[in-house]
Amino acid sequence: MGAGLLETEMQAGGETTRTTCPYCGVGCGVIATVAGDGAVTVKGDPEHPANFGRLCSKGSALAETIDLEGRVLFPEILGRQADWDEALDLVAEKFSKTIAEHGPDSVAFYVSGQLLTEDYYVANKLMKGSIGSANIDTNSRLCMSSSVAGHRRAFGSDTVPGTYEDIELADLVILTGSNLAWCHPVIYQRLAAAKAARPGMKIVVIDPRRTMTCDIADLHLGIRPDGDVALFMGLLAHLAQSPAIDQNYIAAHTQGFGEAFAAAAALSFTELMERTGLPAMQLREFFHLFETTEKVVTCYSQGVNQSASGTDKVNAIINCHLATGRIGRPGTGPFSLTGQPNAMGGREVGGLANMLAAHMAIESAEDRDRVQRFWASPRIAEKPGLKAVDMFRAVADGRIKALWIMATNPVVSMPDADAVEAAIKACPFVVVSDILRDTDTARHAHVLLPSVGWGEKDGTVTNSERRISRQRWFLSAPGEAKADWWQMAEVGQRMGFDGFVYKSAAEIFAEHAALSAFENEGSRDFDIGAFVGLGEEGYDALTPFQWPAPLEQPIVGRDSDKRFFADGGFYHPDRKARFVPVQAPATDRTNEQYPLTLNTGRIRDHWHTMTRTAKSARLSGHIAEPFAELHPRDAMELGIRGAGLVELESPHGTAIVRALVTERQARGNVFVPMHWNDQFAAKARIDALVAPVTDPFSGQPASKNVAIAARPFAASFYGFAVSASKPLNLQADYWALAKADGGWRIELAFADPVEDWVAWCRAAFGIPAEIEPLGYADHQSGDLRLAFFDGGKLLAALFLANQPVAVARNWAIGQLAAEHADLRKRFAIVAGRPGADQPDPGATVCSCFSVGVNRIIGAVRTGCHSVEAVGKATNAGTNCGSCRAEIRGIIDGCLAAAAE
Ligand SMILES: Nc1nc2c(c(=O)[nH]1)N[C@H]1C(S)=C(S)[C@@H](COP(=O)(O)OP(=O)(O)OC[C@H]3O[C@@H](n4cnc5c(=O)[nH]c(N)nc54)[C@H](O)[C@@H]3O)O[C@H]1N2
Ligand SMILES: Nc1nc2c(c(=O)[nH]1)N[C@H]1C(S)=C(S)[C@@H](COP(=O)(O)OP(=O)(O)OC[C@H]3O[C@@H](n4cnc5c(=O)[nH]c(N)nc54)[C@H](O)[C@@H]3O)O[C@H]1N2
Ligand code: SF4
Ligand SMILES: [Mo]
Repeated sequence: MGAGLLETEMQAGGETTRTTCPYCGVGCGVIATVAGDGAVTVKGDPEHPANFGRLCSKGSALAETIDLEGRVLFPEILGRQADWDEALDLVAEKFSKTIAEHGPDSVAFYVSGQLLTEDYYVANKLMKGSIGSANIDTNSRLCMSSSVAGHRRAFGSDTVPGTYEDIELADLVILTGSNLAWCHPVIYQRLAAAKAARPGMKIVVIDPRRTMTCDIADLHLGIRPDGDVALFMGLLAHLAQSPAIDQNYIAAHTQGFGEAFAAAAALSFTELMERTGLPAMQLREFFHLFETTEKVVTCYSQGVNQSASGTDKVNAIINCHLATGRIGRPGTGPFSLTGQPNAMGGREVGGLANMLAAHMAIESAEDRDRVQRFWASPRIAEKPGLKAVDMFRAVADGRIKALWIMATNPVVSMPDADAVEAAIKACPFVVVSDILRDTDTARHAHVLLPSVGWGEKDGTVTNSERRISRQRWFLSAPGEAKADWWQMAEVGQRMGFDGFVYKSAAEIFAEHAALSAFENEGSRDFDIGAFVGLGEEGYDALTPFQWPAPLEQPIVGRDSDKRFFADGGFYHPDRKARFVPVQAPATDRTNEQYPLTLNTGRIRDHWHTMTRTAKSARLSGHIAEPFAELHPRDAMELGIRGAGLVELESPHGTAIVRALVTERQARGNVFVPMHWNDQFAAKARIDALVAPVTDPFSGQPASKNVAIAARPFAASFYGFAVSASKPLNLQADYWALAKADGGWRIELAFADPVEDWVAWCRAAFGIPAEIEPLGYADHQSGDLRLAFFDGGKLLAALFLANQPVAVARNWAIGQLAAEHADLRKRFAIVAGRPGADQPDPGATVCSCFSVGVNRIIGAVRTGCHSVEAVGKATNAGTNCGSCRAEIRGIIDGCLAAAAE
């Protein structure tokens, strides 16, 4: 980073701090500025090597998500305010007592890839070292554990061999099970820029859905759910008989090629077509591209990991790279894109139940002894602990009696979520550390501990390319909130354990670095020994760096060669990699009662369980309600109309969401976002439907392939409402709530008509009795509108119809902020129609500049036929660029319509 630039410094606009985005694993550098009046602004850090100044829509909106609304500000015991001493004493006492009575395995921690490395390190040390159980697992089990298992099988270590630069240097980039445009948007932007500069570069997207990422793809393989193992087996069999095979690399650095090839060759081409659902021509085109392109990077994410065959998918991919020696050289390699900001840091500290600290193995007596000696701990976990799904089963059946949940929301994000909720409710002692008071999980806590959040906390995170960056605080802790590591260390001390006196995150980092180097001498990939002597000041000034960074390596030029395995040097005892013979699972649907395949995942502008992104009106405006993406033929056969509601059912639970009928979806498949929860919708916690089926090697749940049934939800009334205040009591069979400028927007549906709609509004929107409604009813159509004004200010408006309500959403929302002095304007609202002077901007496309679809269409009609031209006319797409693919889609749609 630039010489002489302080990491926090006063500038004309206020105090600026360099930190890291708390969302995805891209790990973008952010510069946060706090102005004299306390207002916070964020922008991309031009010097950070992950993003070079870029940010996506979520990163750009960070300042809108750090207000104190909903924060938990002091410790609570059974809902009453407590002080830290009382709360921590209680936690320590309950955990100690449970361990004394039932043994160390009767307690558990369920933590998160959103903890900082320092938090994670202390949690892991407390559980595996001092308590002596390995019952610490993390939401990374639901996220990256198949990659970890695949890496360890192939490489003997959990190593991501490449760097982001490789994605730009490659001539062929394969994205499988990754919606890069929405989930790793800054890597997507880097890739799109590289392709624009070098149009010869080819991009292949492998995904059952035609996602926004396909916008830059030369080839989209609409694979059958879980067809990936078969596809990469087919590729291996093809490569083995082509000039692309690298016999020298195979002989010098690997083992097991013969078995892997034999397994792959046993799959006939007919079986291959059937399991992947892909036509022969597409398969051949893909194989040919891979065969003839030396520089290939295969990026993968949850479409690979979250599967009953997830670990085999990872190894099927790695097999192809090993067979061609395309690994560890610039522009080559398999590349696991990590999801959370510190998924990698969690793996480094050994936060998974089957790992030990600093990439050591819990199965190895030597490693256990080494870690125990380093920690000087009274004991060390002797065997792997329970993985997430099994851990919550053990909570349910009473084997685990005390549970500490930190920085994750399992009632929303775990499979079989209703059962998980029931287990948590029944657990004798539950501690939750969170930043918010009312999450679906926090409300079941016996002890709720207030944590500092992004902007307040201090530590390090590691991104997908092994780059460690600082998260720095620039806001003071609200109320009595404290760092997660501090909470764990305090409890450790109170339980009577040594080794938990830390005065800062810097001290913990130094200990973590020392353990990584302890008796290492090149035997383990993870070594950051160069940073052991960093000290407080060095830690404060730490600039982003990639590991490995062993002590003996010169500090200057550390980033010069940061790839693994070009010349072998794997971490199995013989330093050779392993080919893994894998089995292709059957992919045909056989369930008559539940004939559809539910696939779950992410949307562009929300993060996980929405506790932070739902605070931003801009982010909430992109997609404001939960939906199910259905193929038009399936929708037709099921009698489901576009924009109608659909009820989904599995043997585990049900949900009601909006139907989004689209050709981008494959037949037989239904995609529903994972984000919605009980705070923002009546019944859309989709994990309630997800079966707790896991990969046999990694224990990762198969969240993308769930057998379900779908049917139309019969509503007698549909509604849309806006409200200046947050609705408190929404009595409706379907509701979805989203923040909007000046208030809230609510989608509604009712199975049966409500007797008194005015009373319903008063209860839902808190309208005082003295305020009379302005109303309009069309008896013929059944349309009904109600609006409540306080003087010239709109308090709430409800639009009802016996079919999905057609009122222009963003226009209606705009009325919350408008002044309605004259009666005519008020009547315009119950008429549900924008006046000529107030055009409807349409659904938000660009959340940075709040540009709606209608403005973009308007620009196209006036001759803007490129994303750039639309950007010039409307600003849309000119900041973070996350919406550029959607803008291109709108332009194409308009031009196609005009040509008809
Ligand atoms: N906007 C946003 N970005 C995020 C997050 C977020 O919540 N919101 N979360 C972050 C986290 S923690 C993670 S883990 C990442 C996840 O990032 P991604 O893995 O890219 O996101 P997902 O939407 O979960 O799933 C990716 C794709 O896998 C496809 N898929 C489903 N089944 C299969 C299959 O059998 N084979 C193949 N090849 N593809 C399949 C889905 O259709 C989906 O488009 O995103 C990170 N970034
Ligand atoms: N069906 C389905 N389920 C899925 C997935 C899927 O694709 N489909 N994806 C899975 C994946 S990949 C992931 S990563 C998980 C994510 O699932 P979760 O981890 O459950 O989701 P988050 O909403 O990120 O939860 C983070 C929690 O920590 C709180 N928090 C934020 N900052 C801090 C902090 O600094 N300290 C503390 N103590 N708390 C904090 C937030 O308020 C929130 O309650 O979901 C998994 N579940
Ligand atoms: S891509 Fe977006 S969400 Fe991910 S780290 Fe960068 S700014 Fe944050
Ligand atoms: Mo994740």
